[in-house]
Amino acid sequence: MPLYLGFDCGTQSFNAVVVEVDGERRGVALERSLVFGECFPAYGTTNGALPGEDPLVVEAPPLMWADALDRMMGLVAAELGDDVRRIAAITGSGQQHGSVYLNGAAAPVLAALDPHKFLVPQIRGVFSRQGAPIWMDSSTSAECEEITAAVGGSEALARLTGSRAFERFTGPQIRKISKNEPTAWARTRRVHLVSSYLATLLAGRDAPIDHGDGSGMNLMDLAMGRWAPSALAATANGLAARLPNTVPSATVFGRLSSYWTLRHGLPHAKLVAWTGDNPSSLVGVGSVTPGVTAVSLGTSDTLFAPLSEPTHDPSGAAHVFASPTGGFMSLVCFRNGSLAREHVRDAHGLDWTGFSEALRRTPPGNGGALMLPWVEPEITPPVLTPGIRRSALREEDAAANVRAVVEGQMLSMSLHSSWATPRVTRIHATGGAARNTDILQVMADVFDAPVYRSEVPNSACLGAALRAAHADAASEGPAPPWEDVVRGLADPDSEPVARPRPAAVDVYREMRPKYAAFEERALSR
Ligand code: XUL
Repeated sequence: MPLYLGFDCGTQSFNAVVVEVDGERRGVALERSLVFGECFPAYGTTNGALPGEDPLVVEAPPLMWADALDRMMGLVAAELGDDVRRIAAITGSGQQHGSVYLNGAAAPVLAALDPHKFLVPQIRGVFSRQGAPIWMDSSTSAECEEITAAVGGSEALARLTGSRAFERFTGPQIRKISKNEPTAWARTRRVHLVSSYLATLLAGRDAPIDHGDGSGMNLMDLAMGRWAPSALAATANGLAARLPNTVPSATVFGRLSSYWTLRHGLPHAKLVAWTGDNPSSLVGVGSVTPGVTAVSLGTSDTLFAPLSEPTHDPSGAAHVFASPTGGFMSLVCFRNGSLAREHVRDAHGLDWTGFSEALRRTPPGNGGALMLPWVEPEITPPVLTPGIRRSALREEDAAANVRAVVEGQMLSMSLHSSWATPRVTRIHATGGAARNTDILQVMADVFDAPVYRSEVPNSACLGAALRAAHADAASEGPAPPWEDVVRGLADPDSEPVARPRPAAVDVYREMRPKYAAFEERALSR
């Protein structure tokens, strides 16, 4: 029975999942995580990132990711023993948007790695700059404006690439480096994403960038799946020659290099193009059919859903990426997720039990009370000056404030995702707050859709292992349907944890335009 190895190089940890897939027999054989701060202290990161003098600049050391890959491969090989030979295909995901800059030495060095030595000392000299800017960097506002102007405005850039210019996106980061660090830029032969860089280390030669992660760069023509000449020209001189090819996510682009087979006893397994962590999570939570929406309730809340067309968010706040399942996907981020829920909980001296009781004690619609839960600056809708806004809501009324924060979040999610998914058929809820059934009940009522809880601990990593299984099968014969690929591994609980209640659905249908008007008034101030 074949095994499939999936990696995820996240912001704070490096993860691996091995799945066993043979027809109807399927299961997780292994799951491991290496937390950067704990396992690789020598690199001096805090939560996986290097603190800089300028708070807007956030980088990470690509050598640390290579170190983690080497150690994880050793762990996987040791734990699987002889079974390691059953690994048929490997892929992974990386935190999106981060970029790695390789010099002219990279190609010959990577092609001739010595399997008797660790990876890191051998590749120290392959970078044209040591740091990799990551998604937490927000230092490129000037470059965003320059790129936007050069391609004919935000709307034009969003129509072309799926997103307007965002500070964390790779194109603006590349532009900043090419402008401010001409010597490093002149030395750069290849610009990789976190995903394609790690795939390159596995292959011992340049790996492609997949359409999913490529859509997080402001550089790719989303509909065509290839670099957009106008975006490249607006970004940096000589960029086309420095980018790898783009390929569909299901591409088998090579085989595991001899460095890894000799070093850790793995076979020359198929290498499938790596993708970004969000596209990979879409597979890992089993959201593979249009209408099935995934909502992750974490520090920030994220909503993503498969799409059949390469549209874009008319408000400019959200993104459209290519999906590893073939079509496209929406991604909408709400910064005030757990942050806002915890703020209200703490402001009223409650614990989570008290928070849930308050939700159960108060009626849907909250007697007309409304809250805009902007404890911190918000991404969707864009809010730079934070502060909770209330309407018909007394600040000291604990129960009403609890209901107002959750209703505000769910109404906002529904309003700002309807451009992509006008009709949600079901929701797969993940993340810490998805444990709270009372929050999920509000979600079900606002979206008028059943909510299923998904208990997958690392959906990006599981998504990678499942993508490896899918691409392996597709490279041998007809591609298996995605519903079959995720069945038994990524599908959520079989019964919904919350079903929409018709009376509450009606209340929220009436409340939605009122909430939208309140939000618009606050934004125009
Ligand atoms: C998405 C984004 C983050 C990173 C890190 O646009 O910036 O979700 O992918 O997880």
